[in-house]
Amino acid sequence: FDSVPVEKFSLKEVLITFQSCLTDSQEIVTDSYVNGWRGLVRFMNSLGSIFSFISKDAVNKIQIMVTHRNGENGDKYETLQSMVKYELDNNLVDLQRRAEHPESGCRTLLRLHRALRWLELFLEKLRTSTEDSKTSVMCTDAYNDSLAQHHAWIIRKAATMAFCALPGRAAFFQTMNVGSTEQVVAMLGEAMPFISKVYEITEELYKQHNLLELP
Ligand code: 1Q0
Repeated sequence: FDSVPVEKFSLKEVLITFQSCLTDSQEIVTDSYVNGWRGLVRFMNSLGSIFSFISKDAVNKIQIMVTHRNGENGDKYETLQSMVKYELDNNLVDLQRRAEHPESGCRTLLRLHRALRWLELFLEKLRTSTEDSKTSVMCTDAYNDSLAQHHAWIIRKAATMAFCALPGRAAFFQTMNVGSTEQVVAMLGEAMPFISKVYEITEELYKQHNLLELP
């Protein structure tokens, strides 16, 4: 073989992972949440190396969460709710500035949580877009209304530049490997409520414990 075969996968499976995050008691299962992000990163990598500075950071954060899960207190990290309780009860979170616990589950997850808001906004724009809508504009608008507020100028600049390299709407939908435009729109309509639910529950959890601004 002179090239590594690229495995085809459907974004539908990825987005459905977020559905499997929720337990009956509305807790969020860490492993499924992290797997959802893994799938998204895989998808992003298939869009080209211009996004690798983003996927590197995402992979790094995923790895931090996996390390917590595999650690000796891994069972405390089974759900996001149990993680928050465990880390707070045991003073494992830097609340004012990054110090002894620069890689707490709480601060790491907060970064992914904020990115999930971007995803929610972007998917909703894609779902309701028309043939002449530009993916780069939708992506930038979603970013400016979410993650950008938490990023330094230089990162905003790099991110906005990378978004310009996104394929057009038709090619983008094709990469998702879900089928026709109608099927993509239907799939997004099905998956969105679960992503929104996961976002809402996490947001509420973090708000309750005053964790939304963790350094
Ligand atoms: C397809 C385009 C992808 C667009 C991704 C948007 C996110 C942009 C984020 C750019 C910043 C990345 C560089 C590092 C930032 C960190 O400083 C920041 C804060 O962490 P820290 O430790 O410094 O406090 N990190 C973050 O904000 C986390 C960013 C995680 C981004 C995860 C993106 C994973 C991607 C997914 C893609 C999916 C495409 C989905 C399309 C779905 C279409 C139906």
